[in-house]
This record gives sequence, C-alpha cells and structure tokens, in this order.
Amino acid sequence: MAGNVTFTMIKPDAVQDNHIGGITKMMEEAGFRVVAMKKTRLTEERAGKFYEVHKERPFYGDLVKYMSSGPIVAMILEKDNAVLDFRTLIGATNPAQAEEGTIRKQYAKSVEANAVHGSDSDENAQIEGDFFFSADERF
Ligand code: DAT
Ligand code: MG
Repeated sequence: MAGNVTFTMIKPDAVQDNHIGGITKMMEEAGFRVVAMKKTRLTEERAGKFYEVHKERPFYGDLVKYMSSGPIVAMILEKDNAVLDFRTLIGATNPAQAEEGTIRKQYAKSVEANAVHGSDSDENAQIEGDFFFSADERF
C-alpha cells in the first residue's frame, strides 16, 4: 500500500530568491498538508550523509557543496499516494525536461539548483523525515 507522507526540501537557491511561499503554495494547492516544517542549514558533513546514495556519482561533491551553501526549508508532507504524487508535482530532475505546471518548471535554475527535493520511495520518505524531525515536531 502506498504511504501517505513524503519528505521535501526547498533548496538553497529557491530560499535565497524568496520562493518559500510560492513553492509551499503550489504544494498546498496540490493537496499536500504540512506535517512538519523548519528552516535550517546543512553542514557539508550532513549534506554528504543525506545524499550518501549518490557518493559514487560525478556530481556528488558539487551537490554537497551546493546543498550546504545556504539555508534550506525541510518539510514532511501528507497526502494519499504522497511519494508518487509529489514526484509528479515537482517534475523532472533536469528543469529543461520538467513539464508545465511543475515546481521545477517554474522555479528550478539548473539540474543542480533544481529548487526542491522529493523522496523517491516510502522507505526513503521515512528515513529522510527522521533525518530532520523528531516525533514532537510533527502535527
Ligand atoms: P531527484 O532530486 O530528482 O531525485 P536524483 O536523486 O537523481 O534527482 O539526484 C539528486 C540531486 O543531485 C538532484 O536533485 C540534483 C543533483 N543531480 C542529479 N543529477 C545531476 C547531474 N547530472 N548533474 C548535476 N547534478 C545532478
Ligand atoms: Mg532523488
């Protein structure tokens, strides 16, 4: 059965450019409810840990530097079929391939600075939410 939560981050460029509200509005209008939300900044070490699955990829070093370059907004979101529906809402990793109406089409600047993260499975949604939030920060 598909889970009902996913995890997202609004990435450093989008936070820097004052798009927290615009991006969160798109999430809420698509039916997602904010369960937990915080503005924080990843150290390089924590960004490296979050993206550890990509550590053999050529872009890993740049990704870690970028994700720790400024504050991010971390969120747990709730909706039926949350993981898959959220991946549809954010669009393709490369904004050049993202469809109209997606968050990345509207806000992403490049493959790296692509505005938002979205979990790719129910299991990772749990792991990633636990990376940022304790039980008493979820409502
Ligand atoms: P997604 O964020 O769509 O799940 P992913 O998990 O494949 O994409 O990669 C994680 C992040 O790494 C992605 O949001 C941006 C960066 N990235 C992926 N592919 C890249 C590439 N070819 N060049 C530079 N950065 C890349
Ligand atoms: Mg991914």
